Amino acid sequence: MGIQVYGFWRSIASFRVRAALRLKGLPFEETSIDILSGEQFKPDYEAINVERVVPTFIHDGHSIFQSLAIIEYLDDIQPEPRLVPANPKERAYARALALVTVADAHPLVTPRVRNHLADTFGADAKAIEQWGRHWTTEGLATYERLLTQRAPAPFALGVEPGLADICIAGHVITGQYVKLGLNAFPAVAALSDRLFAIPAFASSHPYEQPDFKATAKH
Ligand SMILES: N[C@@H](CCC(=O)N[C@@H](CS)C(=O)NCC(=O)O)C(=O)O
Repeated sequence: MGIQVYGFWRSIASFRVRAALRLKGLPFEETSIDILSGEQFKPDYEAINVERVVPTFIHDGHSIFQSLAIIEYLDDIQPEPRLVPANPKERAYARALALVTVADAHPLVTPRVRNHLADTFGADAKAIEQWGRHWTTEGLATYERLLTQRAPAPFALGVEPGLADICIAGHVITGQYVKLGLNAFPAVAALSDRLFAIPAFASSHPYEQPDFKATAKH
């Protein structure tokens, strides 16, 4: 049965799902929902995703949202290559690394938060940019400390890239959006170079997506 993803080129959570699908070698079709112009709030899309965010993943007529839930589902329907380790301690560590960005850093820089800062608190473009740089730096600094404590070998949890690497790579892309260099984060930079040399990661990068190329928006 085919896999359908509702995503958007700029969406880091969509990047996570795209990279996971490609690491698994699972073909999928992506439909673009422009979250910068507000397509996520249209009734047609709200009927697909009541949270009004991307990505939404549909398999066998069954719909799943939240990138972490989608990636764990992929491991359930196609266990190899594993993205989340089977060992309980490693599994918990992989989830913890993932949640540094999925739960803590990334939500703070989503369009809904940036728009709320402007609409409710009168933040101008410069303030919003500083906000984004601050929280993205916090996430990168956390990853740097984690990857220094336990060096990638060569990926975050070992010899194969998995959930943690996908999430770290997504956070690196957020850093690119807010024009943060990685000089201060050498362990993150080295891991990122390794990850984006892998076709599943490189081809999932926002700037490689057809909806980005069609509009050439940044
Ligand atoms: N924790 C969710 C994040 C979902 C999310 O916030 N998606 C963003 C794009 S990366 C979105 O659709 N934002 C719409 C908005 O902020 O209005 C996941 O990992 O799937």
